[in-house]
Amino acid sequence: MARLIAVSNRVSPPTEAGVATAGGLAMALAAALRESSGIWFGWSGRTVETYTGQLSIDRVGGVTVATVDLDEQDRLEYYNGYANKTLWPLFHYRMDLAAYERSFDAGYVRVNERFADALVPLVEPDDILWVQDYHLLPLARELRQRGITNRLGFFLHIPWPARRVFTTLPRHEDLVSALLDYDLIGFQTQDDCDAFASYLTQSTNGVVTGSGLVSAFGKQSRIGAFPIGIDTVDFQHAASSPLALDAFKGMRRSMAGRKMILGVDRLDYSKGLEERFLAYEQVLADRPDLLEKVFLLQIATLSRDDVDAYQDLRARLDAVSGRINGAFATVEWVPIRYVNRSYRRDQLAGIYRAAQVGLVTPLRDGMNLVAKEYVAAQDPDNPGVLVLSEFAGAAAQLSAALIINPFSREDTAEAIRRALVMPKAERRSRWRDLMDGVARDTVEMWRDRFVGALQAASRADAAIPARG
Ligand code: ADQ
Repeated sequence: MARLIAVSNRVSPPTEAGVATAGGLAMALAAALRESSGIWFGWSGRTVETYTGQLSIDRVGGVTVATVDLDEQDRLEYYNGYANKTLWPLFHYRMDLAAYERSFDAGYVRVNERFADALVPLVEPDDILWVQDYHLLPLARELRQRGITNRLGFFLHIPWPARRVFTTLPRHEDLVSALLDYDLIGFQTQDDCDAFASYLTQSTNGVVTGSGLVSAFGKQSRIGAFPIGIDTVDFQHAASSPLALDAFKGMRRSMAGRKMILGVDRLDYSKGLEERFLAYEQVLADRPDLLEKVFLLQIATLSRDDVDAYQDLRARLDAVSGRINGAFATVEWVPIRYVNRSYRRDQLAGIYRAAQVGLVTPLRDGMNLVAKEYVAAQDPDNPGVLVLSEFAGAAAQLSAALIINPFSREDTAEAIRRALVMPKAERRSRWRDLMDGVARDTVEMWRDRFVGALQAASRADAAIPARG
């Protein structure tokens, strides 16, 4: 196998002590890097007064890690700015939240240039480079301009928006032209692929073939759908570990015979948390017989807390959950347990297993791994029910869930009610279908499919005619 260089905004190979908290993606990338004696390159997460471009090389969990520090302006303009205040909201269809500031744009390009400058000396002729996510859309162009001719692959973890949404981004052509310097561009779903293809053919003079060859802006590349999964076997092990069992038992004790509806998310406006609370409120309002018989546990880990939109959302969720609890709670029962901390994977697995309903209702989501983790953690003899938004990438694979439209409060409320009383036979049969998919499309499979396709993609055979 050629040496793999993984590139992402932040670098996070699991350490021995940190395996319990590491995500499946970090584990899968780290395993491939160990196997190929590869390197993981990215931002250290630190800011310094003046950018130096100095590389730090370390060994973390058996993986060689190369990082650079950025300066404070980079953090504000590239990370908090263009990545998280422009691209993230726009790609999640929140044009109302997207900030179009030229300084963000400039900061984004500057950091991609800095990454390329720092990365080039590490690259050897046969290496293949795999770049992750929306922070680094134009990195390939910077690398090509510095003479890198290696295989370059890119995977987008978030949705690719519909053409008319994407074209609200100033200088969108420049971004896509830079993206086409990758040899392979991977998306989570066929829908994302189709949206990208539609942009190329309808907003540029691009050509797209059925086999995923694309050409536009005088460049050729390949596109494909590579739905990400979880480390299913490891996660199932975690779910039967002593800590998971403790978490499960503790949860069941505190449930005191009530049914638990569970949400686990980063606190992000794309996850539909406010809409979820309101749908649950509707369930309580419509069905007084359920009062004191169910509760919603919402675990929402704080994220990007220095961005205004996230602070606003946090304040709104505090207010809505407080209002619902004030209206319905009794001295012995609180309808919403709302928790902002994060949990180890094994504890989380135990909590998933204790929940009769897994509520995963994002307004937009590239994939959503919580849905898959919830399925993997269930007791096959007595599984819970997954309620899943049709706007999560995962819905394309997990069609045996109760699929809902999260913009419809009634639709979501109806699915919650149905999940709470679903007979065991139906729960088992739906779960078996769901589990088949989660067991088949794992994160290792995703990695191997992508790297295999990148190795097979040759720049020469991507040559297809541009439309006149
Ligand atoms: P995220 O938006 O972060 O990822 P998601 O796929 O749900 O969303 O992954 C979240 C991960 O964080 C899961 O593994 C989950 O267990 C963990 N997590 C969430 N809350 C937690 C908590 N309170 N404590 C501990 N762990 C918690 C982006 C895209 C997604 C895409 C992934 C992977 O937005 O659509 O699925 O990348 O490609």
